[in-house]
Amino acid sequence: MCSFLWSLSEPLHHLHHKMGPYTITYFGVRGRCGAMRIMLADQGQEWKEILMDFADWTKGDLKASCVFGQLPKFEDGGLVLFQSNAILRHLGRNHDAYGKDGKEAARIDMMCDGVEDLRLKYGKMIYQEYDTGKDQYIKDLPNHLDKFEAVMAKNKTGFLVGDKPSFADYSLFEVLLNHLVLCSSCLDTSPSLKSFVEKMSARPKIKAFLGSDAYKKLPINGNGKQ
Ligand code: 6SG
Repeated sequence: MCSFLWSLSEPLHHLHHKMGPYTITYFGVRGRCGAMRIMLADQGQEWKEILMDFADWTKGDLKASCVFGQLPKFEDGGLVLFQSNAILRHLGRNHDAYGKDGKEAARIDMMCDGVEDLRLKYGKMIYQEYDTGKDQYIKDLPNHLDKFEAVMAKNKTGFLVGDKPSFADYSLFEVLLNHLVLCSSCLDTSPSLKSFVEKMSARPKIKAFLGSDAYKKLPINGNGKQ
């Protein structure tokens, strides 16, 4: 197990909307924590990371204390949360990244669930059928990405819903980064998604985070496939 504090190099008093303290406990991969880490970085938050190695995890004490027996675990002061998408929603509420009203919030939920479906397909391919299913997965990918492309093109603001990033945008952004590693040309026929990834990557705090060793040293997935 290793733990460290992640923050931009700005002094604390320059961090607005300071909440928390936040702690993420997870394995040493991007996996189910990629999106929340990018979101925290972009929102100017600092957080503590506790990285579990699998040997510690198999001892079972932490697992037994987790509501669903799985990580990530997220702590916001005394609030303890599991389920990565519930954590994203919580951060959406804390940092005004959950739409301007109930209708926008509902559409943000819808898009986050759409990203989750894509995440599950990606995870199944990576963890269960990488050698036999990768080529077919890449062939089918336009059918899945087209749906996000259509929503992004229709909204015209550069975000899925409303005119600033929501937690669904961070989740989509992170899953698209992973897909670009899988297939570097996968966004070539999706101009709105391509521009979305470029603009999100260029946001200063995201750029700093994606360039940090803390981020770069973590593999995307737990089995070394990407
Ligand atoms: C694994 O599935 O990283 N949590 C995982 N695995 C350990 O005992 N719906 C929730 C959510 O959204 C899903 C949680 C998720 O939060 S994430 C977990 O807790 C368990 O079940 C995928 C991931 N895998 C990498 C990894 C390294 C050590 C344990 C998991 C080596 C590779 C895979 C198993 C052993 Fe591994």
